[in-house]
Amino acid sequence: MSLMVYLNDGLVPEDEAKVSVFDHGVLYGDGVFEGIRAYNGRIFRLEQHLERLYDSARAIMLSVPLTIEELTEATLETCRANELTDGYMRLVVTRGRGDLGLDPRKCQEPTIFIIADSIKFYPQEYYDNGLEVITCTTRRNSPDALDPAIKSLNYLNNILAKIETVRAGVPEGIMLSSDGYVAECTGDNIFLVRDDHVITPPISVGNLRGITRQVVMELLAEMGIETHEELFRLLEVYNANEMFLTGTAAEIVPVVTVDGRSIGDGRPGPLTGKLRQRFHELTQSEGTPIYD
Ligand code: PXG
Repeated sequence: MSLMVYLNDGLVPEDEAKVSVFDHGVLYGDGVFEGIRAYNGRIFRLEQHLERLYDSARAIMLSVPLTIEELTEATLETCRANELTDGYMRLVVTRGRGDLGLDPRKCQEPTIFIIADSIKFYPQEYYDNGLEVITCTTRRNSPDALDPAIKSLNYLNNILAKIETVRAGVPEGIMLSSDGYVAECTGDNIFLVRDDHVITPPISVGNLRGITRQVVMELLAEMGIETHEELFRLLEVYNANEMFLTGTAAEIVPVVTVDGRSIGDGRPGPLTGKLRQRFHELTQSEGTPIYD
């Protein structure tokens, strides 16, 4: 079935959803995006994703051509046009069509599009058996240069690290900050279970303020478990009791080895299992309804 894509001011069939080769999103990766999930007829944490999109846009001095209310409606409309109940949405705002120079003032108006599609799930074995991950040699962008908290269209840093994981035959990889602290994975945030509490790197080390990360911290608080946002290095990872990753696509996925070292007993941990269960219940029951 051909998808309907929201482009600039309305829905068009996917074959007609085209952007210019002069769009600075294409020429320079000049733009921002969001990846959002729908579960059971509801969009999960839509408000938070849209807030992050506007925050990213503000950081690069790009003005989103729709108000947050209009963008909410456009997102819902795109889901309805594709009869989506469970799936994945990609919202993209670029600097728009300009000339062959960096100057963003040459771009008259931003391009905005929304794709709502089915989701390619991670294989069930990732959740049952846990992931093997490596540490990538590619360091995460320094926040001094391009802050990873901006969800920009410039994902080459992550892609270079992803190529390392592909070559190593593993699904994800840890990215360190330029001074060797654990930052995040190529498309997921990182959590460790250490004794009676949980640790995750602070945003300031250079990572995305993940929506799933936020949800997990809320679930842990409800369970009476403290999350400490603190800097740590690989030694801490190798000696964790449990490790898991969070992201919109991956949800919550256990990690069982890092650079060949077993984490904990080398099997998905019990707290990770409990969190997965609670996360599943939450995604099935809350969110912005797509249909009345
Ligand atoms: N770090 C990075 C660099 C990401 O790109 C996350 C962390 C997790 O953030 P959220 O808000 O999703 O919990 C991301 C998000 C994909 C895909 O197709 C990747 C993401 C989101 C949706 C789809 O690989 N990564």
